[in-house]
Amino acid sequence: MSTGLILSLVLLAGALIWYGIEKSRRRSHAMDGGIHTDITLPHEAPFELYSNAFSHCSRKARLAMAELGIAYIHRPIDLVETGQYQTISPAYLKVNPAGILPVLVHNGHPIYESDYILKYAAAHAGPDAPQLTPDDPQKLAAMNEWLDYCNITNDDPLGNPEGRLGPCVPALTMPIFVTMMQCISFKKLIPGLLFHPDKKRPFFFSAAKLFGLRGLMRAKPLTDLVGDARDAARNHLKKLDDALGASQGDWILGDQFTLADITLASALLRIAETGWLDYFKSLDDLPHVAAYYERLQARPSWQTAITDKQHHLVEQGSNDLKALLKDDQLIKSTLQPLAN
Ligand SMILES: N[C@@H](CCC(=O)N[C@@H](CS)C(=O)NCC(=O)O)C(=O)O
Repeated sequence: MSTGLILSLVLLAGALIWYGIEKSRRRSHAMDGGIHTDITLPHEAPFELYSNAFSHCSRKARLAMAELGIAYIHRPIDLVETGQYQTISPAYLKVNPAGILPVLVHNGHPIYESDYILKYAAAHAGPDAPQLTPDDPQKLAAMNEWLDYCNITNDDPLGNPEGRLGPCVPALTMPIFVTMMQCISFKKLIPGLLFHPDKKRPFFFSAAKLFGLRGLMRAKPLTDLVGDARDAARNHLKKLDDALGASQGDWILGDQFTLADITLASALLRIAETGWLDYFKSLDDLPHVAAYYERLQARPSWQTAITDKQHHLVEQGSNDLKALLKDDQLIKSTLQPLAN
């Protein structure tokens, strides 16, 4: 056997051993929503929040913490969109073996799943905190319906866009994912290709990086997915506009600002930063949605939870996407055709 061949075999064996070790350090599995008192994580403050600037579910959690006035240590975690696959790092998988954000930690015990986090925070804020869940059982049920309506499920995040706004959110986000990927070096995508448990995601991000938005506009399954979400979201916004018009106060359930407003705020933010809100407003009269979104942005919680935590790559991706929608006819007509 030649020395070159022996060397190649040794290198190959070394690479396989490295891969096996790294993969075993990044084992992940689903976690139930709610508090896990059987787990105690290292912590420095009663409340700690692991979240990402761009993540829709993280924004919900930060808005809730800000509204409730709960002091916490913020532990920012990157998604590949904001620079790296930190959610599949061995360190983060110790915090959440499901490898997703956000996670609230209370006295060391993690609370998984954003809607559980919202309700937990509302129930454990101090006595002076505003009440974000209604006492009235009918309103409470309505609040829970809005939470479900906007929720992104783990098993089928894109499923049933006609039925709920939540699944429309990731699909409508696709175009900004693509523009954000242009700011990330390909090297940063490799850990995802090697270790991400959901291979669809890193393959999509790699294709986004390689082909750009114009290139991806030729992939019919993708444009169909975005198109279905767009048509469904348009109906959802009309429904939301009607509900806001019928509300007896400034918020979706009347005068009381609730967790329902928080989940809607985060969904509207994503729809706005990806250029869809302007598009939907150009097709339909959405006066109540437009005024509601302004009221949400005017709340101090928006400054603390959103503006102060904004990530420069999100801003850049949003501006680049809006410029492409303005200047590139193929992108514009594929993503945002005029209503017939
Ligand atoms: N059902 C979960 C969904 C959480 C989720 O999908 N989080 C995304 C960010 S919005 C995530 O962490 N993804 C990990 C990844 O992209 O690798 C919740 O409501 O908390």
